[in-house]
Amino acid sequence: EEWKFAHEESDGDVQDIYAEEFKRMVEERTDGEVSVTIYTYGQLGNENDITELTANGAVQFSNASPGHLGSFVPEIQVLLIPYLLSENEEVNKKVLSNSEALYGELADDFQSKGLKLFDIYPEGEMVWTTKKEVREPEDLEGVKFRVMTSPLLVEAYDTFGADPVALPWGEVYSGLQLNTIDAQVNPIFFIESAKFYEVTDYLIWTGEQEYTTTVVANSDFWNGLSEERQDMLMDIRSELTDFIYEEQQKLNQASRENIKEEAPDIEYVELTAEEREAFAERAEQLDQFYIDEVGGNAEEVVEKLRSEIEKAEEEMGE
Ligand code: 6CS
Repeated sequence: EEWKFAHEESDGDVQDIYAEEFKRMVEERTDGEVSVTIYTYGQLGNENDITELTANGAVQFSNASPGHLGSFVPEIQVLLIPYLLSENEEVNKKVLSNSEALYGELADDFQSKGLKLFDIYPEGEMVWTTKKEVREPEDLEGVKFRVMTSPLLVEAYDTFGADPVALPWGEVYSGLQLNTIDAQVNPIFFIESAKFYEVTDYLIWTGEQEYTTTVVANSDFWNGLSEERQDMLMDIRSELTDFIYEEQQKLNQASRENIKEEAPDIEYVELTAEEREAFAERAEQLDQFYIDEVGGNAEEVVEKLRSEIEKAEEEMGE
């Protein structure tokens, strides 16, 4: 039996490391009865294509990041509201792996699209790469800022003061090179891997948000698995939580240094608490945008998630 697992990144990136470890565990625990074939970005299409292939059953598992899933499963865009997640990555790891708001309320919305929400994990803090220094919303005026394809991100970067442009990531490097876009945002491991630092001049930490991804399965496939197989997969999922968290940290830390070496002239900018606040204040209106756009139980989801994050922060002594 073959299971196909498609992800949105390149060889050696965070999603690839997760998929490789998933493959290793599945093949070992099924004594080779199941073999997992991994497809990297572009082999079966872009981010939106692989979600569609999973929903219709051509692929059994895939990464479907909220940044690109917003038109298909609008509810998941709660994870894109800037400054909503904690600044403490341990808190995010915990909430994303067992949140009731996400796995309870939102699971049905995935289900109605033919997807089983299997896992959610963080890939690291979002960093802006720009061609000019940006410290306040006014600096973003006229900046064509590439965002992922979910509608909430277009709204968010418009609110920040930029001119957002939604694109699949495969078009970002050439867009920056040809000046059809001026800026983009991603975790630093990805900025290194996709070489966006070659075509921008500043790396800016705004404290905005962590990049998150979901792993989904085709729901008919999932429902057709024996209970034993489902339990095996849920065990693998739990074991992968700490594994992928540590791997992404290592990768992100290394990239911070590697880029400095590769591009000594690039400027590293860390916004002060006060500077961050100007963006965070603008982001406050996005809860309402989310609630209005998504409808249904969106208000309950965002409130519940916020309280889960607060509670986890308290428990971890924040
Ligand atoms: O910027 C993007 O669209 C891509 N960024 C990451 C970190 N993973 C995949 C995603 O498509």
